[in-house]
Amino acid sequence: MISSCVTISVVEASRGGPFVFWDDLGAACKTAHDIGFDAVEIFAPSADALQQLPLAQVLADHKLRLAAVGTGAGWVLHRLSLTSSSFDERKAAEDFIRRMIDVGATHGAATIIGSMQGSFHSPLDRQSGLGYLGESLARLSEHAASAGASLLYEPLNRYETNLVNRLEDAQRLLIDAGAENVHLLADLFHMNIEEVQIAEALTRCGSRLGHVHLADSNRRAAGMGHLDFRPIAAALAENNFCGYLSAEVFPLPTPEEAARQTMESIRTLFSKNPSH
Ligand code: LER
Ligand code: MN
Repeated sequence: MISSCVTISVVEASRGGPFVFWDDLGAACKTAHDIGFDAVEIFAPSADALQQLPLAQVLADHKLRLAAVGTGAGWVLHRLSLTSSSFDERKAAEDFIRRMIDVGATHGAATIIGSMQGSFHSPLDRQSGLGYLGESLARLSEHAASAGASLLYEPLNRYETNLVNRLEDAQRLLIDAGAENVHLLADLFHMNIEEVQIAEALTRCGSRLGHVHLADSNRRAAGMGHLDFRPIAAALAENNFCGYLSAEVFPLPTPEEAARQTMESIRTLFSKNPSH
């Protein structure tokens, strides 16, 4: 059974980014619960910052799970990337993610690697960039497995990375690297730019698909753009997808309306009722 999820950012420097709720964790979780979400996904500045949030209490108060934690702040705030040409920077990037896996695992959450995959730039070529990325994903995969957590790898569109833009290439990278405990994160916004056929690309992921960032063509809540969600819902149903549909969208026209529209689309298009 699919679960519903909504994003919360507590990273001031990401203001304007595609996150539904901002700043006030308690208020965000209360609204998420009232609308009927099963879980939240949190974008935090670092593992230490995540650890300092009163997460366990707030999640319990509002009967929510922590589906996943994002690591994008490692790039946004610290410019850390797994494909930097500097060994020290690649190591710092891996350490940042390792710590996030550990803290996320204490709440049963998966960790997302998206922006921290970076891009290749001279003097690196594409093959070396992909090589560094694959090696890191394999090491982080083992770390996550030993922490009892799962790891999600997210291909991004061409304006955010020049490494991996499509799910099929991401799947090939994970297989070649032997990163067995890493699942794919399918962000429909990126897919709408890069994939030939969104539903087919989802079908080809099979059981490797772990998480979906649910967004419409314009990165607003599902139903506020022009994506046809029917074949997407059919592909997920055929795959027996039982991960999270997580709203990673702009808070437009307001956070609450974006969250309500998402829940309405999850109910009508993905046949999943609110949690209460
Ligand atoms: C960035 O565009 C994105 O989709 C995030 O989920 C990556 O961390
Ligand atoms: Mn995303």
